[in-house]
Amino acid sequence: MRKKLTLLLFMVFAAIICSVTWTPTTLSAAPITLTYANFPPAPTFPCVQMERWKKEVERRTNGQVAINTFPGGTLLDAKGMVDGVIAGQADIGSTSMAYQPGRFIVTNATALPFGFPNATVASLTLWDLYKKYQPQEFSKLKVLTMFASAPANIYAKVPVKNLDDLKGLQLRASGGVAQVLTALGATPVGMPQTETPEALQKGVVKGAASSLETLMDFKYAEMCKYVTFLNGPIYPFAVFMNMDKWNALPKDVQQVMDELGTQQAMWTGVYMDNHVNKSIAWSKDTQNVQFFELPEQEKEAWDRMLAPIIDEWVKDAKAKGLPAEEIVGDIRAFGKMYAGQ
Ligand code: DTR
Repeated sequence: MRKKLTLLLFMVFAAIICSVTWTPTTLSAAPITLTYANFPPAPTFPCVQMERWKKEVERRTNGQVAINTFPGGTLLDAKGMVDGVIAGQADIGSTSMAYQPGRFIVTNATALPFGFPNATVASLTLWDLYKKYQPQEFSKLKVLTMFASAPANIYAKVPVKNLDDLKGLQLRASGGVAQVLTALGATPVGMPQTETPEALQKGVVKGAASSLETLMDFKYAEMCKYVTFLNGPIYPFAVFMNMDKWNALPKDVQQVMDELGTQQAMWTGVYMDNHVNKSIAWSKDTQNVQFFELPEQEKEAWDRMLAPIIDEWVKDAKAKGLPAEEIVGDIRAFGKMYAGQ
């Protein structure tokens, strides 16, 4: 009887020991779960790049990390994104820096009228610029990557063939694109991309200036039948992570994310450029949208009107103590290098 009792006691003891020692092993094998907030609808390019990044991180960390994505402003909206991630409302977030022009002066310089040929060149230029200057406005965040939309062009319910057509025309735009439209005599109206479909429907704006994948992704081609090529500014975007969350990640996971920085910038640029081409073809073939190239002389006149914008930026940025000429010089040089010139 005593023997049996001892055996029983031993078994209970062993079970307790085992359960205590098993628990931590089970916990440490559990995946790290991170939330990733984004503002526009799921099918649009900022969210497509988010899903691709999620898939790559999960694959490259062998399931050690799981990312839960929140498109469409379901966790944070465009303007609340940066502060929301700093405060830890989401672990990761993405927004366009053009929505807060005064806050991101260095990186928003890429939204000046440099005439980038496409989103790939602009994205790699922007990412290099960030890495070189590491602006202090990002000091509370770990920046994971940056990318740009394709150059903005004008689409409207009416044809725009010259400066007279543009005079006073209300077009939705923000950031560098809005500045360009003002210089050309149009009337830019600032609002997030997500509010534009309704504004177009109600006639609050007659059109917009943005990258042309939006003709298809937001179905603007159903209302705006005229596109004028402007090869205007890009919108710069950033993807960033809460600093405490970053610091708590294992080194090998940090390495995977660091390696993805440049690759993701490139991937997104290429995706964007291909998607713009698809959208143009779809708009022509199924929506009867007309595309208009400015005659050389007209284009030159427009470019001359835009030249002072960069000079103004240099003056302002210099007054704020930034190495403004060097920044502009770098954007031009990086852009040329990535364009293969
Ligand atoms: N054109 C800028 C940025 C932008 C371009 N495509 C999309 C798609 C979804 C959100 C933003 C953007 C803008 O209009 O805000």
